[in-house]
Amino acid sequence: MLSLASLCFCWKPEMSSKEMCLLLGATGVGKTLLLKRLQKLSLYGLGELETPPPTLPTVGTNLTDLTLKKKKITLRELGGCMGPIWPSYFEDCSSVIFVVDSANIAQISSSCIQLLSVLSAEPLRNTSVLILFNKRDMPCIMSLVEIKSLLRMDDIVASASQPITTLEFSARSGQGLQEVLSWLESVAVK
Ligand SMILES: Nc1nc2c(ncn2[C@@H]2O[C@H](COP(=O)(O)OP(=O)(O)OP(=O)(O)O)[C@@H](O)[C@H]2O)c(=O)[nH]1
Ligand SMILES: [Mg+2]
Repeated sequence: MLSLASLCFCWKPEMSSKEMCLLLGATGVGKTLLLKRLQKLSLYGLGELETPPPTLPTVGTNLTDLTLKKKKITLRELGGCMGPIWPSYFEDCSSVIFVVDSANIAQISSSCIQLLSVLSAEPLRNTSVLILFNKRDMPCIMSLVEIKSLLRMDDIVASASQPITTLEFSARSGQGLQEVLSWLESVAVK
């Protein structure tokens, strides 16, 4: 039987004509929970958020179709463990959401290196990028100003070829969820 990982190696996306947003970020940063939250929000609108549904580490990819006010968009999460083959999906996307776990200080520098390699990838040079600082509900974390200065975010944004938006976010509490949806609605197809 084919495993999910082997399936995603041989099953290249056939929907390049449809708007595709890639959801990237290291393992455990909260991409799958974000996907589930966005799916609920696009279906039922902003209501009371249920307790976060359980998630498993994504081995392969997760695809979710969202119906927004003005368009349909497919979100493709690439598991953090798939980092080495993320670039094989860069050609087919019109926007990128890059998630950082802002409560995991030990992971932040490796996330920064991943982010820089995403931003310098040629197929993504004009692609709108949203950087989400997730898990802002957690106590004892650095302020966003501290994290951004640790990452030299101002320099990254200034030197990047693509438009970059940054947002504070919590997939658990729903803080920033509506803004993510608005960003998806607003990004132009390249
Ligand atoms: N406190 C808190 N926990 C979160 C948040 N977002 C995600 N989590 C938790 O973090 C864990 C990992 O979340 P996932 O969504 O599976 O992470 P992922 O980025 O999809 O990980 P991979 O698929 O392995 O790449 C889960 O236990 C989530 O419930 C958040 O905003 N706050
Ligand atoms: Mg996942």
